[in-house]
Amino acid sequence: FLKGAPTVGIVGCPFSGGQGRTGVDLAPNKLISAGLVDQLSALGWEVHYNSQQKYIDIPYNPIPASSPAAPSEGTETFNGGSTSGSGSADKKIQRLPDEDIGKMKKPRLVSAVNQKVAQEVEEIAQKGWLPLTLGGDHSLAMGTVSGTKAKYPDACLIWVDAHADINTPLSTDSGNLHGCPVSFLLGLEGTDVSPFSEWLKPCLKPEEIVYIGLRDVDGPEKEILKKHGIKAFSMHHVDKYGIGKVVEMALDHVNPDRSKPIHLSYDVDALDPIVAPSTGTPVRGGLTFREGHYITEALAETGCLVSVDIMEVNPALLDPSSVEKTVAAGCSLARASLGETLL
Ligand code: B3U
Ligand code: MN
Ligand code: MN
Repeated sequence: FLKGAPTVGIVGCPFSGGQGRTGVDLAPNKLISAGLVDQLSALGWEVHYNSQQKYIDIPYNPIPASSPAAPSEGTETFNGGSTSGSGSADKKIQRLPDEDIGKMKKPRLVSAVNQKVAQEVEEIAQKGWLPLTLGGDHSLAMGTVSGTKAKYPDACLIWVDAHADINTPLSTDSGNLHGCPVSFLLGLEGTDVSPFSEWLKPCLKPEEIVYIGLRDVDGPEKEILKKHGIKAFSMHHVDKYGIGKVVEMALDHVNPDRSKPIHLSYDVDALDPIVAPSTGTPVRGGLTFREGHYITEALAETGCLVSVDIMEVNPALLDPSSVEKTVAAGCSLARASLGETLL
């Protein structure tokens, strides 16, 4: 593969359907407004950003059924949801109901959006460019990792997160699909289910993923990690070994020769809430600013990064200074992943 691709394709994903809080869909525009395109250009990257409003033609209601603003069932129309893109707000499209399937919430919407994301990420990767996906919630990794794997079948996955996001449709307590993307990528029990099975093929082996930053893992998720022998470095390991050693051990596990392509999926809630407060499910005791950035720098240094996700920034949460901090952290993680701090 092209080590250190000089062109980045930014995939903005204004999507919140994988969890219950609105606002995470505002993050791509916020990160772009904060100057990300110019910042990456200044690092020497050719930057492509398609700002076209997406998901507008997906016929599932992004407004929760319980919301007073929700139109009634069946044949109502809506104007495409809460994304603040330009132009097409007057485009009325037909709305279809998106009932739970088993415990899964908004399964049709999450599936349809991720199918598009997978296509877009794959198209960018096929050009030899590096897809940089700006979430949106972490359910989007079903699409991003599928897209990366279509181009680079031997890619490994480094998942930086407070959470393992490996619940299955059977084990999930919340029903939120942002807690489930890894189980779909691995093809675990209960994930071979429509509508996902119509496009999402299991593309990841348990030995191809490694976690860093975990500190809020559900009981059933711990059993899944153990059962499949999935390598995970929790905050306990970061304390015990230091972040330098943890990243080295993580790479030794998934990429011993430093020869395989790497997909980095970064949930900003891996950072301590002091560093990244505006996120949907903050958990105290997270990565410091430096630890969080060290991971991206060390991966940039390998020259193997081929795809990067920055997920779960929620600009609608907390006060303006918290939002600014979190958006700035998202931008600087993206810059560091693309080599800002390499000398
Ligand atoms: N494991 C819980 C909580 C959670 C997962 N990911 C986030 N929160 N951000 C769940 O809902 O599956
Ligand atoms: Mn996550
Ligand atoms: Mn998380």
